[in-house]
Amino acid sequence: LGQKGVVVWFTGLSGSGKSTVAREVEARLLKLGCLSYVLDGDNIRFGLNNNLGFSPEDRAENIRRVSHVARLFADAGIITLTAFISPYRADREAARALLGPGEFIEIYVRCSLEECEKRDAKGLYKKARAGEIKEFTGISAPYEEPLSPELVLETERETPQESAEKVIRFLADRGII
Ligand code: GGZ
Repeated sequence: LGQKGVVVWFTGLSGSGKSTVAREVEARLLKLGCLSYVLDGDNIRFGLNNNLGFSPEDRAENIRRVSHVARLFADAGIITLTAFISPYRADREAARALLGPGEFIEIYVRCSLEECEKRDAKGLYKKARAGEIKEFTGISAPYEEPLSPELVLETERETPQESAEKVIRFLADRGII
């Protein structure tokens, strides 16, 4: 395969662009001949984790299971891209601790709450403001920013293409691809 499996862990608010950038990175890696896979709410929360909600305990369990699945994928040599809000620092640090040194790459997908709320692609922020969704990250549940992520993407002023390019460059600089 000629590539080392790693976990590229995107974290950020709902609507910050995690999945969009992860998919763009996946497409670029494919063009480069590198095997990658995106884990996100669409393929994890509807299957493996369909018994979990959004309480702090359920989010911790969501992230714990995701981190173990991601480790298995990485062990198989796959560049594993995870796109979950993962709002709690302790949960992300536990995920980091599962991986070897340099194998967990935390990427903060930074975007202001105002901008995420303006985008409101799925109308969830509106529902959260109206109290129709409880414990919504940024509105009625916390988001703990990463303190020392490997990379920060500024999706408020970068295009998804520019953000993806930063990730690819990081992987290349580290000799991962
Ligand atoms: C946050 C919620 C909530 C609540 C449903 N809080 O924009 P989306 O829709 O597609 O992404 C959000 C997704 C978050 O799931 P994660 O597995 O990434 O969360 S965590 O890492 O915290 O476990 C959003 C939708 O689910 N969603 N209710 N209350 N996001």
